[in-house]
Amino acid sequence: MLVSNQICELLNIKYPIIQGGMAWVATAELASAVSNAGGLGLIGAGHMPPDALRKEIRRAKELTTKVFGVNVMLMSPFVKEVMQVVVDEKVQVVTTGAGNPGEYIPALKGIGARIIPVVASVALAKRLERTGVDALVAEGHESGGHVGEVSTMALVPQVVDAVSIPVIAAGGIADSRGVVAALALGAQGVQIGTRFVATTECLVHERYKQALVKAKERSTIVTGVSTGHPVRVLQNKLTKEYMERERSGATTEELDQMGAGKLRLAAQEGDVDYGSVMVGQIAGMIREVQSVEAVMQDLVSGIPGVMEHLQQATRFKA
Ligand code: TUI
Repeated sequence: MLVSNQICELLNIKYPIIQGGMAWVATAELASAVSNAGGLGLIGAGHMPPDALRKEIRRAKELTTKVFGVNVMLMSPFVKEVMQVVVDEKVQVVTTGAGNPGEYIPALKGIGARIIPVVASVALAKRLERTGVDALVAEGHESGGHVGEVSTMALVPQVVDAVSIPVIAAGGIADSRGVVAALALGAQGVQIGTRFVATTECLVHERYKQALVKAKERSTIVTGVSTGHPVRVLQNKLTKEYMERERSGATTEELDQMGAGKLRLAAQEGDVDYGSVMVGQIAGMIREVQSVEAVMQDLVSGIPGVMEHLQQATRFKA
């Protein structure tokens, strides 16, 4: 029997490639470009006030006729109003991050939205499957921004084994090898953030993109482990000061205060020294800024070559 990709079917998209819903980074321009290129674009609601999100959703509707979604950050002070905007605007796909979206599921189901929470553990994956969500993003420690503790390589197959809904792998994926590897682990799709930051359609400050292009595999660090808000960012003057303050016993409030507003500072103002430059560990692989279409074509066109490598590398000695 010929079966097709479950994520393409579920979301009505050509390729099972979802662009991460990055706060301050994933605007209507980026999301619509990814959807127009055959993937699923997401607007990152982050800490956006509800009216700003409504404008962004309406702009995406002007820029694409394809399906797109919104990522709702559950730690946002506006989360309730933001969910109401998503419902009012009948957004077709909603992903959630940094928490448990349980209480919003009935309202989202009511408008027929596909609900895809991001999880960083098997326990939450199992709990959310029972609430009727459509799929899950299993996001590993390699990712940029707010991260869990388990690596993508270890998390994805364990989540795949624990649930029967489709799983999308995230964290450390930026080329065709990563895409095929994720599918080999049992995922039905991938979510890619960092590589989509290095695109012409991404409206972050040019210095943010250049810092990403210059980064190596060890350029990032996870701050905020002690405060319960672990966030992966590029190492810079801000992280150096933060780590010093953390070591010398600063309180959680003082440390959280230090991080407040710093993603906006980096993304909009381009302050890559004192701002939070959120990128994943795969940043070291990204060497240039390209169009979204070029990135998508590179991700997809490289797949046959990776499959050939797998064929050859799995023919063992007789
Ligand atoms: O959410 C993300 N990544 C993010 S959100 C973000 S916005 C921000 N801005 C400034 C400071 C801090 C954050 C930047 N990056 N990824 C999805 C994700 N969700 N990763 C991990 C989780 C997660 C963690 C714990 C999901 C659920 C969870 O458990 C909650 C529970 O109730 O069990």
